[in-house]
Amino acid sequence: MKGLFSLLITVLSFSLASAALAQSSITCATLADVYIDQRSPDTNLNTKTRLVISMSASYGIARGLWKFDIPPGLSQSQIQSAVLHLSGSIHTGGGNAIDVCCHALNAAFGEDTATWNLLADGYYDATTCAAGSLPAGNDWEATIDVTTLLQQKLDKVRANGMLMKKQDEAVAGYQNIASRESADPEDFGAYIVITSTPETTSIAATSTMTTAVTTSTTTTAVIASTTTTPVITSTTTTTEIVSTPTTTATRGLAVCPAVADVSIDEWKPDENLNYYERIILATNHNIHHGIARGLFLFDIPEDFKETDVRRAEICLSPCHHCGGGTGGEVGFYALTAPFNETNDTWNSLQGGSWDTAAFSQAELPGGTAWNTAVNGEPPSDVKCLDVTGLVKDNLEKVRTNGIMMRFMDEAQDPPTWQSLASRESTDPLDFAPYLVIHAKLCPAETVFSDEPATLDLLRRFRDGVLSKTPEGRRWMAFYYRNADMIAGLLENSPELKRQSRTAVVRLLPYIGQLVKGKAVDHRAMRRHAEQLIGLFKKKSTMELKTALRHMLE
Ligand SMILES: [Ca+2]
Ligand SMILES: [Ca+2]
Repeated sequence: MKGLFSLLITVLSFSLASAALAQSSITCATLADVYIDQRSPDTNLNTKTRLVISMSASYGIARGLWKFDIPPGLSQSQIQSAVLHLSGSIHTGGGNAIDVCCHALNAAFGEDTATWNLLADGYYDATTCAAGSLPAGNDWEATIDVTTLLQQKLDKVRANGMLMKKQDEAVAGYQNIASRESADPEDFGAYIVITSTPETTSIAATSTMTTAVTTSTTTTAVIASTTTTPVITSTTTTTEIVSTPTTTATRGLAVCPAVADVSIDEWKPDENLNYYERIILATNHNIHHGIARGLFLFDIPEDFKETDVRRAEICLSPCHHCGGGTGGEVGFYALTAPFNETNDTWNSLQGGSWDTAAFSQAELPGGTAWNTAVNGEPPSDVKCLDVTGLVKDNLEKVRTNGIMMRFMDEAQDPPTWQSLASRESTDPLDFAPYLVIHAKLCPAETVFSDEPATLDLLRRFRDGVLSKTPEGRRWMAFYYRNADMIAGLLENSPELKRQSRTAVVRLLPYIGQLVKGKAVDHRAMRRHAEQLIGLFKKKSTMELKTALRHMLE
């Protein structure tokens, strides 16, 4: 949820503060990355959060591809040094220490279309290898000197991208590099830092300095006029992702624990099953001779409205000591009447009564090797089932009566079943059911909805950089007050959204450096920030102009 604005504007103030530090290095972010693999020669692997560089006797060769945001104005002769920065993929098992070669690509690749077979022979330029090494394990950062490669093949690298392969593809070995899609805070997407000389080199040092100062003056002007930037009204408070079932609500997010859960079972039609540590779901004709369904009631805050709901998911763990069933397609429905956790039975509810007007469907995993709790708490990578449709369209019934969970096809052959942990489970491998409801649009989430790593970086920028100064906090408050309006602008203009995304992506390497407490090229960062603000200026509304002007007074 980093505010585009707080982010930008604070970025600008940083830039101004240090404008005198003229530098000639630029950080070029990854615009696209993917790996290609002989093991799956026709599969595009961009869904992975890593790039595999490997040679395996059984699986063959895998190579990585990157495209970087290298400024069009830069020429080969200006390049003094170029360093590629890489991060290991922390959630993988890690690999071996390997030597690699980076080459320029002869043709452009599609990040979400490239496959081993699609890239014909000769797709990379073998004449220049920027050699380097990747460490062993998974918790590493590495740099590779790519100066010579860029000094010789800049145009190809800029236009088409770069390939990385094992130096010796006759010898087995592999390593996993984080891709730009990785959501793990330990990871970062690759980037290249290029140090360059100005085009004209008369009195380098001083003249650069002068340029810097002049530019900063211009920027001041831009900021003042930025007052006219866009946006709109509203209220939004901060939200953070929380995954523990005990927490409840902020305006943006509610984590709602189950306050009642029980299964009802045709096989034991007059027995209340709340003493079970499990919620049994079953289809007919199974080993236990009947249909079983789960009933849940979650503690959803009263002030949460249907119109606030953006996304909802139910988080469940299997009953780890029960032995898992085969799982399958399940449905979630609102109950038409409340249930009593400690009294109700199959017969007392006549199998339960649910509203078919709105429901959500999800694939329930089989077995017990998923969502394994850590001391009864959900794991950090907990996978939840999407019930957005149900909660969005039937929130009142869900809140008042609860949710029915059942297999979509209760007469399927062969039959299926599964045991979920109920809130009564004391097994430390289990956690209690809970419902997460996300609400209220956040502009950054609007733009980067499918990029959790980016959102995470922006959150760290907010918490580790912006929040540390009074000015940063002031802009954060402004951002959250106006978040709905900004998000509305973005939602209503796909073009603005796309352009904003591009502009923010260009800022990410700088933000990443600031988050790490490292120095950045402030001039370049400011240039990108100005682009972003310029976009919003064009789409400005009166309300937002007024709000911003007030901020800047
Ligand atoms: Ca990618
Ligand atoms: Ca219960």
